[in-house]
Amino acid sequence: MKTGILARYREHLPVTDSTPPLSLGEGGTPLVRAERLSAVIGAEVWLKLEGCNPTGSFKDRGMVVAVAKAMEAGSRAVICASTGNTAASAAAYAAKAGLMAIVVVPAGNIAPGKLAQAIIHGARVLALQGNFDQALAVVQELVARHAVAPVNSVNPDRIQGQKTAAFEVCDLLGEAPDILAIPVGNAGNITAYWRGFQQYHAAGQIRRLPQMWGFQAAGAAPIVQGKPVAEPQTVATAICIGNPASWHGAVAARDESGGIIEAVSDEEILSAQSFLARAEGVFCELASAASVAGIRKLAREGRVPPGVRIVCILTGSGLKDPASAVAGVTPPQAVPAELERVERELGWS
Ligand code: AN7
Repeated sequence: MKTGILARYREHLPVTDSTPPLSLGEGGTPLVRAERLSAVIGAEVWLKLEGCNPTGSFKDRGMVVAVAKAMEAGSRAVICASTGNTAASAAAYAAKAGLMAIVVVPAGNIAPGKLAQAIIHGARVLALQGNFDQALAVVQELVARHAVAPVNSVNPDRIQGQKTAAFEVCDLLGEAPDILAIPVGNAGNITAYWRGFQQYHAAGQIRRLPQMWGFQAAGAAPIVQGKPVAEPQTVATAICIGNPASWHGAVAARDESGGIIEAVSDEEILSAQSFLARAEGVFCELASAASVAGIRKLAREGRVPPGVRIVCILTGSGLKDPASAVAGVTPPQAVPAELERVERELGWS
């Protein structure tokens, strides 16, 4: 099988004969049936494990296209603002491509694993005293003044790459799901999935389109509120965004699909992350858990039609931020390496 989305979905992507065949093996992520979650929701729920991408998030799908196109155009450096995953992905793909990466992140509000990735891959990391929205504004100014290629999702090549996840869902299920549940931050991904479904529909690969259900964190829910949030706040740092760049794309996806964009609280996000880990064996990051928090909330409110097929996009790996996942849990006490002591500790003696 062809590895990487540039090779696999070449005919659907802006690939030319001079586009370099860049890949770290992105895409082809698992789609797993979630039996216990299905029972709770009263529907047929599947999980798309985007944390299985090379750098641990869905960003790799868009980044491979954006960086390959930057190489093709002769760029020497790429730049992005990021809540963390875009930075990690840009740093890795730039390393693979032999380009320089500059990543601008909100100081103190990025998961440690993501920062480590950006650093180890050799990116120039700039920690900005400000939030993501301010970082993106700075990056857009820099791009206007300096010869550096932007690889935020305002770059259309990013959206092109990310839409391949919708293709994979349809390829694996043989049809679009009834509902696609997805976290919304800068709103590039919901825009990308909707484009992917629409293109597969137009190409005759699927007969119907899903409803798009997007979920924002309650403290960072500009689309839900209908206005930018000046000081967004949420435990899900990846989606701590107050003025999404692809706002219009998200609203179009919602309205054209007859879907919704709603908010979930930090408590609901934390609870969904823990449920997925314990009941489904999947450790996703907090932002990703917003999709599952959302369908759990709607199920409680009686708004999930019985038996529908739902695909939840779990956008990133929980290993990016292990400390926040076990915050408040007492670490295990060390026990002497003696059988009796171990049995006593386990309550087996
Ligand atoms: C795990 O890395 O915006 O709505 O700068 O990392 O397409 O922004 C990350 C976003 C969901 C939201 N889940 O996707 C960044 C960044 C995870 C994420 C989102 C992000 P978009």
